[in-house]
Amino acid sequence: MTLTITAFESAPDRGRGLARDMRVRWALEEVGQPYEVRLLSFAQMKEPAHCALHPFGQIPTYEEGDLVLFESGAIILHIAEQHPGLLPEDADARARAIGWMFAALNTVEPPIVELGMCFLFERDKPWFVERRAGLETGVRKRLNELSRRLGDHDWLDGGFSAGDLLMVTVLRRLDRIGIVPEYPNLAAYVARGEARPAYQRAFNEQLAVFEASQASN
Ligand code: GTB
Repeated sequence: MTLTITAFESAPDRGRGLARDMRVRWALEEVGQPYEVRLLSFAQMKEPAHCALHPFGQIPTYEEGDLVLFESGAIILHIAEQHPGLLPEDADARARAIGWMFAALNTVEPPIVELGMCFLFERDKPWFVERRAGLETGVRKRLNELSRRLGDHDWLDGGFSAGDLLMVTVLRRLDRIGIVPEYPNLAAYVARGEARPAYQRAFNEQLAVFEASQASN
């Protein structure tokens, strides 16, 4: 069955793999599931045809026969439940891995996104320096806690799981801001994720989309 996801036609991150289709591509590559990508402009994302798939007019979406999903976490959980490779067989270990998926999305990603938004939209505001400092403190608090829990392990709980996949993509959102290098075990953790062949394939696919969009301009 053909499986289709959506992604930016022209990624605002210029192919750095920071948009949320990257995590879905990576999950699909990890489990060896072929997929097609429908590229959308910002205008197309807000049109009724796409809003019928995604109530908030965003990417990524996932279509598999009659099933339509939005929310990258739900999409990755679905992929992980359909295919071996992203969640452990053991029920307790599986529940813990799903817990890490939620932790990445609900506990670690929000302060990182808030800091990113501050850089993007508040750089010229009189409060920028103070607000940035406050937001960085919040991000350091989370990374400190995460670093302490990861310790010298390769992955968060045993073998690589969908929890690690999400956590690595979340930490990568700091790539131009920094902070992660202050925690050598987290920097090594992100590098381990990026070194996975499935990650490399996913990254190159999304980069090729950006390069094609540049070539056609
Ligand atoms: N919670 C949803 C999920 O996890 O799927 C969030 C989806 C989401 O935010 N999608 C973004 C989107 O469609 C793209 S990924 N935005 C358009 C809109 O809302 O109109 C967010 C993103 C965008 C750009 C960068 N970047 O340039 O670095 C990074 C991340």
